[in-house]
This record gives sequence, structure tokens and C-alpha cells, in this order.
Amino acid sequence: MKNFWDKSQNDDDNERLNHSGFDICQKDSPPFKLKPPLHVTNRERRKQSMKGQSITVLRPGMVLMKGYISSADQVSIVKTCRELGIGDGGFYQPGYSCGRKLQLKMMCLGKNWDPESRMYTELRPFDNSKPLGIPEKLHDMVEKAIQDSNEFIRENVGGSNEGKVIPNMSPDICIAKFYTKSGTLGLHQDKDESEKSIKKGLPVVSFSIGEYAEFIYGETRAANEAEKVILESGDVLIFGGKSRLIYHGVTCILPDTAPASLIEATNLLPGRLNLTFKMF
Ligand SMILES: O=C(O)CCC(=O)C(=O)O
Repeated sequence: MKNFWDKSQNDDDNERLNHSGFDICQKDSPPFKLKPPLHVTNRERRKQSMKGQSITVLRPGMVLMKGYISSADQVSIVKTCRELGIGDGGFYQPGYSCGRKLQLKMMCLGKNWDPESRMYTELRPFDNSKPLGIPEKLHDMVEKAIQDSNEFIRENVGGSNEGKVIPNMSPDICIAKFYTKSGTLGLHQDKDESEKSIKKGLPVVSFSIGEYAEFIYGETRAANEAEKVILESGDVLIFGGKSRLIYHGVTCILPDTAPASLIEATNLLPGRLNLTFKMF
């Protein structure tokens, strides 16, 4: 069946679509890969170990966990997403009903989210593929991140915890996005989940891997009034509770910022992988 969004128009896709889904990693590693000079490897290692983790509450219900995902876990997430993404139901280039294409590749796990109708469906409308399940390891990482952020809030944020802690959730949706270097995502709210889920403030949990992104968020769709944070490889951003319906978007990807060790271990293409987890 012809792809609804006619992949053939995307030159860069063509080369990568020998599989049914877009390959987020360089297909074949060069046979003789020159190792980076020792001082570069050492600098990278120092950066990784010095990076440490830090947690910041950006606003009630919105928590940024810097460096939360270990380098080893980042590697295994990229490998898992690559493997799932090249098969049926894998990465494709989505579009909106107006015909405009999103500046990224997408793959849904758990449930399919259709950007055209802005609805969740069991099958992907253009090829009837059934989304694969969310790997258990990712599921556990999401639950742990919520617990850790709540532990931080209880210990560090003064006053009553009411309205400050993030509601627990067990994700049944994972939307994986791969932004190439020109990738962006306009300011929007995540509000296609069930009324119950949104009312309870069940959080959106977002993992960033690869190149850094400029992420903006705010009360309204006005980009000039939005706050900005840089999401680096290994960061986790959570927004639930009072921040569940915050407007958010990605204004740009910062080139050449992915950790060299991640690229070396995975051959990830230049770009950024984002996994967004939610509960319907
Ligand atoms: O890539 C990101 O950090 C944001 C993703 C996002 O906003 C979404 O999936 O709705």
C-alpha cells in the first residue's frame, strides 16, 4: 500500500528506506574506524564523569533531571529504538492534515498517535501496522524517574507537598521522535490523551538522547514569552500535575553536541532522539 505521506519525495529518506522504517543509525560502520586520539577520549570520559546529575523544579509539576540517563543506558536505548524503528511500524515521516510535514521522523509504541486526526488508534492508519509494545526496561526507567523526582521534591521543596509532587503513572504510550539537524517542533500542548489522564495530571516524561535541543515552554502559545532550557543527551524532563498542559516545543537542534562515546557505540546519525511517555 502506498505510504500516505509519500515517502518518495524525501530524498534523504530514500537512501535509508531499504528497510520498512527509517534507520536512525549509520547503516554500516566503516571497516577501519580510526579511533579518536587518546586526549579526545579522555576529555570525553572526564566530561561524562564530571557531568553528574542534578534535578531542578522548573515550575510546579515540571522537573528537569540533568544527566539522569547513564551513558550505557543511552546506548542501549538508541540500539533498541534502531532495532524497533527499522521494522514494520517503525520510524516514518509524519505530516499534518494541512499537508505540511513534521520536521522529524516518528515511531509510536504502545498506541499509535495520528498527527492528522490528533487521535490515538490501535493501528497506524496509512499501513495498518500495529505499534510494538514499550520495552519493559523503558517502562521501568520512566516509573523510576517519576519516583526520583518526587523524592527530590519531598526533600528539597519547602512547604506542603500538595500540588507539587508528580502523580505516578505507568506509560502505555511512547512516541519516539528523531530530529535531524534541521528538526523543530512548534509550541503545542499534549492534550490528545484521555480526559481522565489529563485531569489527574498524569505526567509526560521525556528522554533526550543525542544532540542537544533548545526546548521552550510557557503558559501560552506565544513563543516570544516562553522560557527556554537546553536538553542534553541523558536529560529527562517531566511535566505533570499543574504543568500537564504546558505549551512546549523544540526551536532547534544544536549541531555536533552529541557525546562522542554515544556516536562511537551506536553510529547514531547526526540528530536527536526523543522518547515521550504518557498514559492514555
Ligand atoms: O522533543 C521534545 O523534547 C518534545 C517532544 C514533544 O513535545 C512531543 O512529543 O509532544
